[in-house]
Amino acid sequence: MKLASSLLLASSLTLSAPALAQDHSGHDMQAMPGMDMPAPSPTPAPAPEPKPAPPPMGKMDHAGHDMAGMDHSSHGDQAAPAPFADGSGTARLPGSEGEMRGLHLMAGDWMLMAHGSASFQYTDHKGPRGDDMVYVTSMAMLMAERDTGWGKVQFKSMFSLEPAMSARGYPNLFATGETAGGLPLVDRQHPHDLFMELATRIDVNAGSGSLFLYGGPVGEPALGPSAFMHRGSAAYNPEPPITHHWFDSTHITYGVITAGYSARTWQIETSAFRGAEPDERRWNIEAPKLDSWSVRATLNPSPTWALQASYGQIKQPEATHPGEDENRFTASAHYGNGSLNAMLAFSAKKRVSGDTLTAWLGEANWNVDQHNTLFGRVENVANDELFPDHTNPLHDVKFRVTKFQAGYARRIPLGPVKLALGGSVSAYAKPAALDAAYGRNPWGYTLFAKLILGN
Ligand SMILES: [Cu+2]
Repeated sequence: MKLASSLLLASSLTLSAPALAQDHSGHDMQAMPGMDMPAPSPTPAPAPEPKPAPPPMGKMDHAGHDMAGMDHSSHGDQAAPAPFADGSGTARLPGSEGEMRGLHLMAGDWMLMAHGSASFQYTDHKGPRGDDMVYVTSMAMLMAERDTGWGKVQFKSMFSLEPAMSARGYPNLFATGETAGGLPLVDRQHPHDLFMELATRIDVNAGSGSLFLYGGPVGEPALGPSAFMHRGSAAYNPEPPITHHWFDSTHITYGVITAGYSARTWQIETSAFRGAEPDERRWNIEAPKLDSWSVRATLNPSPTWALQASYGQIKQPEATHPGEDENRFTASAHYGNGSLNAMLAFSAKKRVSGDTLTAWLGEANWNVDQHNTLFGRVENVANDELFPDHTNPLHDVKFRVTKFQAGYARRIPLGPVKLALGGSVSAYAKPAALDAAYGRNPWGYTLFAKLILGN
């Protein structure tokens, strides 16, 4: 707790020094474009040495994702959008989506970046298995990055105060994954751990790209699309995907090492990591292990697209299914043009030994103008964990469920932070066999007020 509060303090100190920090958040800047200059500004900034041009080019664009158009003007000769942007872990997103948005400041040769958000939410999911709850989701990210003559060094950290909420997390109908009180969580989203990432990435220039090594006690292996809280297509969506454990549940993994090659328009990488999902003690760092592996290939054919395919063999991910491994394949296409971000993704996870469960996810976030955002998501998933009780005749039975969700957010700039007020409504399609448990027409909504440092 001490640590958490000093981290918070650290980030709020950064926050309260707007004179030092440059705000690279999106929309506020559209109102006053002259006010903001991303670090590599046209007026020859105090750039110490000429930068090694090749690989980091894509990484220097820290503009907010809904203002790709704006940042061209302030980039002068760097008119072309970056070929890709960094997602969570080592994942890539479309270059036009922009980089992890946040406050930046230079400390000698190091660029420091802070980014984060806290969302105050009320969710009411109806039906016999629904619940309602007031809660706060949060995430803070601190990063230090330095270009060296031979490449680049990054220290990445990410934190959440969600461990402060009940171990049972918050309502999310048809979501499954992880545990509370030794029991599987069903129709709930689990809280995230205090330590979401503590990792180092080292890039060594090689050819026209770079060889890189990424790893640490907490990190994200090269498996799946960028995690939901780090993709533009889910930027304002307050509800985690019910397919989280098909696509991006490995985003908090205790023990990760990834090696890869990063070129302008493509990347290949492979990871060794711990298969076990985080346990329900959320404040600590769990024992790292390297008992699982994955490979991922990503293409960025143009700044508006990112395409990835990945495969991993995960050793005993679920505490409640000891001895059961999982082979997971995912593929996703990400589109971003500066105002519209979208993703279409597919996953197949094969229980070893057991069934293969597939999932589809389509989601989009459209910043219609400076203040208004529309977003939505459709998920279709075959889930056999809705009835964890072994005595229930529906135990281990596979049900294919579809969730439809649509929402709106009003974005309000407040100095260095931004407030987003909004809500979303969800409806579900499911087999009649689930009527007794879920009611005929379960539905739900979430209202939120989200404070964002950066974008
Ligand atoms: Cu998660």
